[in-house]
Amino acid sequence: MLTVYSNTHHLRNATELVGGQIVPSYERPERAEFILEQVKCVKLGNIIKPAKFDLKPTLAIHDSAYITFLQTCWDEWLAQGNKGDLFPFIWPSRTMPSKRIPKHLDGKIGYYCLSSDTSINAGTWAAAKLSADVALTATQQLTTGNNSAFALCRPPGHHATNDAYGGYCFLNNVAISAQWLLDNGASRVSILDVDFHHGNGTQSIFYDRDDVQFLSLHGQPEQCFPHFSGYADERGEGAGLGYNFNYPLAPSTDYKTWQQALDQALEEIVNYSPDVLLVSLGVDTYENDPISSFKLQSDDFKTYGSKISSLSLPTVFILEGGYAVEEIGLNTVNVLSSFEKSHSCKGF
Ligand code: SP5
Ligand code: ZN
Repeated sequence: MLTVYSNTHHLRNATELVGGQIVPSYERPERAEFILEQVKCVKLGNIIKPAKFDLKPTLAIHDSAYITFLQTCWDEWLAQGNKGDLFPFIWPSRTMPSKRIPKHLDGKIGYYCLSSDTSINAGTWAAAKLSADVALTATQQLTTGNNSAFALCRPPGHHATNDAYGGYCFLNNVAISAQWLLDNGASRVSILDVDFHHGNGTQSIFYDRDDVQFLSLHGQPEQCFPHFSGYADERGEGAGLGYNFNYPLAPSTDYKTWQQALDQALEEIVNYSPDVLLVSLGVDTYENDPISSFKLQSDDFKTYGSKISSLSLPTVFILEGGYAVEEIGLNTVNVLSSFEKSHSCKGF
């Protein structure tokens, strides 16, 4: 399987608010380096650099004023004389009436941000744009004779909505890729999100559409980030009703229970019969992940990698979360190499 990677991901290196202290974020550059090392170690396949895309595929998913905000907020922050990383401190809460977008950065950032775990600094926009290019380059491979590819994306994307960042995500890489496929010959795309956290951004982007099926296995929102979406009764709306599938699972879920949910999701994908499968691949379901609580073991990642391959679909894996940095390479590559071992399909 081909991997798309660029060392420009190092531009994303920011802090996070954890336990009342500002510390280096769990979503750190070493993550990608450990994965790259393991991709090389098992000889997964060629490693290529991302192609450069203009903003058109990004603007097909994201609000243009939101993109302008991401491009300019850091300079605005510096111009005010600030030095540290940029965090919001006020949000448009349920009790406040105004839906207007404030002009001052302090208000604007609250409008465009969904969680304070994600700070912004100098390289953030460039790295986020590049991460989307990594996903698009991997996705494009499906139109040039490859039946699978791995996008080694940093920062991740699945929490980013049309006009909000958070959960370490700025641009929704998997959503941008799905739309690109629909604009380049696909009629139906399924997105299977196996990250520990609910892919709220991806869900909301496609919630009223039937050309993208979204399925997510995740920690139940009563207990787990992002807390305000991911319930099983969120099934889509309008034309999208019946195309959104959530499998919320108790915090300490082990592989046996997790796989039962996966089997249900795979069955729904077969019923939908998509042209392409995109996998939001987060390995924060691992038993030793520092911010998550499922109990998957390293070998379980192999088991589910080959299960996904049994769909026999052209497939792109797009990296999301996973914070046990020492084991992130092994767990990620376990999914990819066992997928590849048993995968065969008709081309897209
Ligand atoms: C892409 C992705 O996986 N984003 C996840 C973002 C989660 N950030 C907030 C997590 C807060 C969880 N706090 C648990 C503390 C355990 N010591
Ligand atoms: Zn996650």
